[in-house]
Amino acid sequence: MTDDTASDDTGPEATGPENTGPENTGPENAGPESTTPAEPAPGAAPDQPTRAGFVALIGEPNAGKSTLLNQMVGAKVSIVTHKVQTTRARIRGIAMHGPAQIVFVDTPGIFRPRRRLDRSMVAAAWGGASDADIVLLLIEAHRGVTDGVQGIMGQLAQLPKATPVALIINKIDRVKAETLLALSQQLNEAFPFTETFMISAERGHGCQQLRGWLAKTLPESPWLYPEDQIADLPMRMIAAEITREKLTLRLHEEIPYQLTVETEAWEEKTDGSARIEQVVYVARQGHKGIVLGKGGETIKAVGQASRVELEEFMGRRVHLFLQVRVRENWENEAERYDEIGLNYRDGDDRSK
Ligand SMILES: Nc1nc2c(ncn2[C@@H]2O[C@H](COP(=O)(O)OP(=O)(O)OP(=O)(O)O)[C@@H](O)[C@H]2O)c(=O)[nH]1
Ligand SMILES: [Mg+2]
Repeated sequence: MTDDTASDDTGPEATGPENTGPENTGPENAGPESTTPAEPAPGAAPDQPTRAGFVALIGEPNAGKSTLLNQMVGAKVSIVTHKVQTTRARIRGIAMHGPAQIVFVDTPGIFRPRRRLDRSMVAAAWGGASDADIVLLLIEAHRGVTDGVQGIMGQLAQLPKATPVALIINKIDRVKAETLLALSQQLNEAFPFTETFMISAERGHGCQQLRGWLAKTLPESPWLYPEDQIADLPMRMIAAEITREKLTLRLHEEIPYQLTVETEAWEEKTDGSARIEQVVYVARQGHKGIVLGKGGETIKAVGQASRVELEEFMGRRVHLFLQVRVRENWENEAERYDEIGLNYRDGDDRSK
């Protein structure tokens, strides 16, 4: 082990199924959550046609899109932090509601991009919206109609007219009820939303109504995924995202925005555990010292928190090894974008 490698290998014994592989989160090899069948819709008749489709969650950074996706899926599929620009790529989470399979597409927040990575992220968000059967625009109740929200509504007007766009006023737990009606009215005057929902993604308020509406509004279609699949993201990417969440929560200022995490190796051990090696790429030598922390304290704590969550997700023991590498130009390397699930070319600066 070199001085920039940290391992945290003191987890409990394996507790769950031994079938979680690095490839994907499909039924053969997903974590324990995915084996629980989704709740049946109340009163769903067996002869109802199946419905399925994509529901894109869009909005400004921090609106609560990933929180809503996790709430709907009933498991943490997409990482969440209190900081903006947490989600970097499109992440699909799958929820069943009676005969309907709702595929939620979490997207990066939409903001004014400055760098290549930002441009790729914003392009991924709009790509999610234009491919969707239904678009949900999330607004933060306490922030109201910001310039950013207005800009997004302007762009939404260019979607194919037939795509239903619902307004989701989130974080209603943070405001008084009176302000909500006025906000909803103001937004509905600015854009022809198909429906409006007032929710708390975190607490689950209003989410059942939203789910019911989505289930009946999606087109008739065979299901797109096996019934018990909860996510469509390779396990090694989920594992990298979990570590990036722990780094983002611990590090300050620009550092979380200038690092990326990749799962480099994944080995299935005969005792049912997994040995996972990940690399944290940082953009500056100075950042490396900060990510490691005094005596490796920070990276050790990050590794421990990540390992605990991975074990919970996968239901078995994980040995996690983290290494920090300086890669000044990672933001201009196409391979790094592939690993995140972004299109490198989407980041081309077309204003030049
Ligand atoms: N009070 C309150 N906080 C919420 C609610 N929903 C989400 N949050 C918080 O809002 C913050 C941002 O949530 P995320 O789900 O990461 O937001 P996001 O829209 O995915 O953000 P980006 O990925 O950066 O675009 C987190 O601290 C959440 O806990 C809610 O209903 N009420
Ligand atoms: Mg997010």
